[in-house]
Amino acid sequence: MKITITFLFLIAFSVTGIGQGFTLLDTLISENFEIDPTNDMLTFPSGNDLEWVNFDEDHVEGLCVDNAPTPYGWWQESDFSVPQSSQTDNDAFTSCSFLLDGDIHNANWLITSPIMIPDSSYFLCWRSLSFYGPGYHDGYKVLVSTNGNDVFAGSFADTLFVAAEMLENSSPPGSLDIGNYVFSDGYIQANGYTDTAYFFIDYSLGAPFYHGKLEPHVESLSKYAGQNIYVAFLHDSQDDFLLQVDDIIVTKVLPHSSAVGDLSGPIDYLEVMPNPVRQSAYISWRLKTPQETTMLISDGAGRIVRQIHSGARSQGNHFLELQDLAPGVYNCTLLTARGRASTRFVKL
Ligand SMILES: [Ca+2]
Ligand SMILES: [Ca+2]
Ligand SMILES: [Ca+2]
Repeated sequence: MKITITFLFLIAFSVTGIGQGFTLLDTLISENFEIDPTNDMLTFPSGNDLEWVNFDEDHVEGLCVDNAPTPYGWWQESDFSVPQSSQTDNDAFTSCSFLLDGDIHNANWLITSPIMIPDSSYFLCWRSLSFYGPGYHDGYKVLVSTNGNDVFAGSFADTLFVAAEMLENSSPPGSLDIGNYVFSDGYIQANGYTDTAYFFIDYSLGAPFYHGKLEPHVESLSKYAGQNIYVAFLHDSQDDFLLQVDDIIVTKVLPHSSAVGDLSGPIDYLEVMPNPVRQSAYISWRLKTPQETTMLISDGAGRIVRQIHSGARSQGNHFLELQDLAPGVYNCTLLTARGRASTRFVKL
């Protein structure tokens, strides 16, 4: 950990030297699960820990892993976003709610180290997938505590995000019609299986199912300005299947003065996080009314290096792998029929 911090300081000085005012120190948490962090995590939260915590509260054996015991808490596993026959070079943190006792709610906690939020410009970004939908759609909660990490002492009273879990089906199992299921309140993968960027139909298990792909989520932490917080990912689904999370960051956005274009027009905001970008970035945008959008990433010479079209919606998040981009300053532009906005970012 000390080595990482030193490295960040060195990069920060080199980047601010460009004169852009960008600094990597604006990223407070960054975990991509490419190096298995399990052994560096505590297995029980004591109340004021400085480390991440991977806590199996339910203590019930899982049945999710073929030919080997399922870990009881969270574990590192290949990214399920691709068909099983494909190779993947990405890993994610994984949790199982298909337990030996199907009446028991899974309760797997993944809790960050404490994070001091300096001001109102910070966001939490992460990706997640529910593997097996809609019939076994996994629910989870993202919770925030301002008074320690003891899950039994009333910490984590704030709910930042809720993914719905499948509660019961009113048709034979295996239907792909989400209208045939009852879900708890919350978000359903891929905007209720309407956004084909974040699921595909998988026939590998016999009956077809909606196989989730890692989907970006972004939530503001502005209400925690000046406070020391813990963030928890609580996988609390009952009798569903597999959940993955990846690329958890807490970082700030640049002041809106960095954006050009008419931000008082149809576009509420357009943010690139983190900035500067080392490997991957979240881009978050919101419109005043639902519209189709095209997002362009262009380099200093104006060449377009990425282009993403989204159907009519009022807000969205993109996650971009940008390792292949040369270091430099880039523009991210969001185009709508009624206006555009643009913001700069630095690729290291
Ligand atoms: Ca990863
Ligand atoms: Ca468990
Ligand atoms: Ca369930």
